[in-house]
Amino acid sequence: ATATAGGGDVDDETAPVPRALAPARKVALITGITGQDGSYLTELLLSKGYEVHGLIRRSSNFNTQRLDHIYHDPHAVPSAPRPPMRLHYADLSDSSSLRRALDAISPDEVYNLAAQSHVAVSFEIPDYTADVTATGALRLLEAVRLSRKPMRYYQAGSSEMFGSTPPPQREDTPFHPRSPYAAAKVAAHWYTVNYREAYGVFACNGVLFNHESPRRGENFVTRKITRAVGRIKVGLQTRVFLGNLSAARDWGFAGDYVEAMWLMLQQEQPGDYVVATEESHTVEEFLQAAFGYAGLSWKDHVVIDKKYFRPAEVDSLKGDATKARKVLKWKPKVGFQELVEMMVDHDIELAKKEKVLVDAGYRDPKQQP
Ligand code: NDP
Ligand code: GDR
Repeated sequence: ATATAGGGDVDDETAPVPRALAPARKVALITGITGQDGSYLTELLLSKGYEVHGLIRRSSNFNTQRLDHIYHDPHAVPSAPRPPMRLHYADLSDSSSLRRALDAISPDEVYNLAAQSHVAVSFEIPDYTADVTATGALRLLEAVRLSRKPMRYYQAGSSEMFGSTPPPQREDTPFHPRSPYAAAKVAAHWYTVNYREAYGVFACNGVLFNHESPRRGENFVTRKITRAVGRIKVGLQTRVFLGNLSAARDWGFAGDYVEAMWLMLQQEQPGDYVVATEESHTVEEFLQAAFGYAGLSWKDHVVIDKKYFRPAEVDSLKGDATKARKVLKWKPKVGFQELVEMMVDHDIELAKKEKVLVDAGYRDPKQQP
C-alpha cells in the first residue's frame, strides 16, 4: 500500500508519479524518510529535480509530521500540482517488503537512513536494535544486489562506531563501539564494504558525526535542552533532568550533512567518508550556549538524574573530515553557535504556541516533551 503523509491509505494506482512527464528525472528511495535526516534529504533531492520515494512503517500515531510541509493531499486540492514524492509502507525488519519496494520503484539511488537510532534506548532493546540497524541494512543491501537495475547505496554510519577510540577520528581510525546501537552500526558498515568488494555494488558509508536541527528528535540531548529552554522562557516548566554533562560531541547542522550524503553517491567511485565540523563541545557547553542565548542561567534549571547515564559512555568525539573536504568539496555552513541559536529560536516560538493552548485550557502544562 502507498501511504499519505496524513497517515491515511490511498490506492497505489491513484498516486503514481507521472514519469512520462519527466523521463530523465533521477529516482531516489529513502528509508527513514520520516526522521530528521530523511526530511532534509527529501527537500534536497526534490530541489535537485529527483523523484523521491520513502519507506514508512506502520505506527499507531501519525509519524509523518516532518514531511507535512512537503506532502500535498490530492483530495484537498485535486488540481494543484503534487511534488514528486511518494510514501510506501515497508519495514527494515521485513525483507519481502524491501524487495517489493525496490522492484516497484526501481530507484537510481537508495539512502538507508532508517534505524533504531537512540543510543541509550539500544541498551533497553538490543536485539531489536541489531535486527533493524544491522540486519536491516543487510536485508536492503541484499535487495539492492538482487535487483536487475544497478542502484547506488548510501549507508548512514555513525561516529558512535569510534566509541572509546580517542579523537580526532577519521576514516582509518579503529572502531570500538560502546553500545548495542554502535555495534549494530559497525556491522552495517562492514556489510556495506563487503557488498562493494564482493559484488561491486556502488555502496558508500557516511560516517557522520552528530548533527542536529529544529527537527531533531526531542529525546536527543541538544533538542531536549532547546525544548526546555523554550518552555522555561515562556513559563511552561522550570527544570530539565539530564545525565552526563561532560561528554563531548562534534555537533553540526543536519541540513549540511544530507548534502554530503548526496555528494558521496555522485562520485565516480564509491567510498567511505567522515562528515564532521572538526569542532567539539561538551554537553555543558551546549547548555551554556543555549540557556545563555535565551538570557537564562542553566545552573538554575538543570537537575542531574542518574537514569540518563548510560552503562557505557562515549566520552569524546571530534571528527577529521579532510577526505570529505578534499574529495567531495564538502564543508559545513552552519557553526556551533548558529546551530544553537537556530534551535533555541525555533523552540521558543514552539513554546509560545504551546502556551496559547495551555492558557486556553486545551493542553496540560505538566505534559513535558
Ligand atoms: P531518526 O531517529 O530521526 O529517524 C530514524 C528513522 O528510521 C525514522 O524515519 C524511523 O521511522 C525509521 N525507522 C526506525 N525503525 C524502522 C524500521 N524498523 N523500519 C523502517 N524504518 C524505521 O534518525 P536521524 O534522522 O537523526 O538519523 C538518520 C540515520 O543516520 C539513522 O540511521 C541514524 O542512526 C544515523 N545517524 C544519525 C546521526 C545524527 O546525529 N542524527 C549521526 C550519525 C548517524 P519512525 O519515524 O516511524 O520512527
Ligand atoms: P548520541 O546523542 O548518543 O551522541 O547519539 P544524544 O544526544 O542522545 O547524547 C549525546 C550525549 O549527551 C549525553 N546526555 C544525554 N543524552 C540524552 N539523550 N538525554 C539526556 O538527558 C542526556 N544527558 C546527557 C549522553 O550521555 C551523550 O554523551 C546521536 C544519535 O543521533 C545517534 O543515532 C548517532 O549515531 C550519534 O548521535 C552520532
